[in-house]
Amino acid sequence: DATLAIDIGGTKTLAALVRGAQVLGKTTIATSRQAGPDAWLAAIAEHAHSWAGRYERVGIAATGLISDGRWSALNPATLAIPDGYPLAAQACKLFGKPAFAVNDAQAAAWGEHRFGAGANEDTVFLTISTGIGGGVVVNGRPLLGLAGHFGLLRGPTNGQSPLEDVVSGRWMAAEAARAGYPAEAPEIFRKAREGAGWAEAIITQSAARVALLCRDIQMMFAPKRIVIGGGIGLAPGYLDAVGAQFEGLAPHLAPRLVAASLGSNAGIIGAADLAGRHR
Ligand code: BMX
Repeated sequence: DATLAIDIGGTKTLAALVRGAQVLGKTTIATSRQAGPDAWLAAIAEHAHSWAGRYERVGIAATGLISDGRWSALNPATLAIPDGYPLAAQACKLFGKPAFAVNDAQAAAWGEHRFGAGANEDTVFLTISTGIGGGVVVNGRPLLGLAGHFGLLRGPTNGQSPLEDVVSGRWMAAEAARAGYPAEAPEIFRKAREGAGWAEAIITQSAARVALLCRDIQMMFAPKRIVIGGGIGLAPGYLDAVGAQFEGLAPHLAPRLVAASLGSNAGIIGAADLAGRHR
C-alpha cells in the first residue's frame, strides 16, 4: 500500500516510494526552471519507472498555490508555473493512479505534524528555501489553499515586495553578488563558517527577518512549535541564528523553534499521507 510521492521545488524535485513515514526509495532531479510542468512530470515519470506496479496512488507536494488540483505560481521568481495547470489530473493520466496535490510547505507541515517534530500538536512549518513557504496544522487539520503562504506577506516590507524576496536563498545569492562575492547559498554558508564577514552579515539579516516572522506567527496561531525546514533553514547555524534573536524576549511571547525531524523528506511523507486520506 505505497504511494508515489513527489515534491516539486524551485530548485530540485524529489520523487519517492513512500509507505507511512517510510521512504522505500528516493531520487532527486534538478527542476529545469525553463522547461515547464509537462516536462517536469515527464522527467519524474522517467525516474519513477522502476517503481511501476508498486504504488496505489500519487501524492504531490509542489511549490506554488494549489486549489482543487490546479497549480499556479504566486511568486513566479520562485518557479514560473502556467496559471491553473491541472497538476492532479495530468499526474493521474501519466501514472494511471489517483493523484492528490497540495502545496509543498503545507505537505511538509502535515508530515511533521503526523510523523515528525510536530508531535501531533498544533504545528506551523516554515521552509526557508528558494522561496519561503509555510504550512499550518490546527486542531488536527491542515489549512490548504492560500493559507500559510508566509513568504508572500507584504506587511513586513511595507508592501515593497513579498517577504521572501528579502530573506530566501534567492535573496542571499543576489545579496552576495551585490557585495561583490557571487555565490549560491551553500557557498555563502561555507564562507560564513570560515569567518567571512560579508557572508555572516547576509545570514544574520535573513535570520533576523525570519525571527520577526516567527514572532508574528506566534501571535496568530500560538502553535506548540514552529518547525523549520528547507535547504537554508536546515543549513548548519541558521536555526541558531534565528533563535538568537529571541534572547531577552519574555518566555510567553517567544516561539519554540525546532528543526524538521523528517529533514528534506517532510514534503513527500506529508503528501503521501494526505493522498492516502483523500480517497
Ligand atoms: C513561494 C511560493 C510558495 C512556496 C514557497 C517555497 C511559488 C511558486 N511558490 O512562496 O507556494 O511554498 O515559495 O517554495 O509561488 P520552494 O520552492 O522554495 O520550496
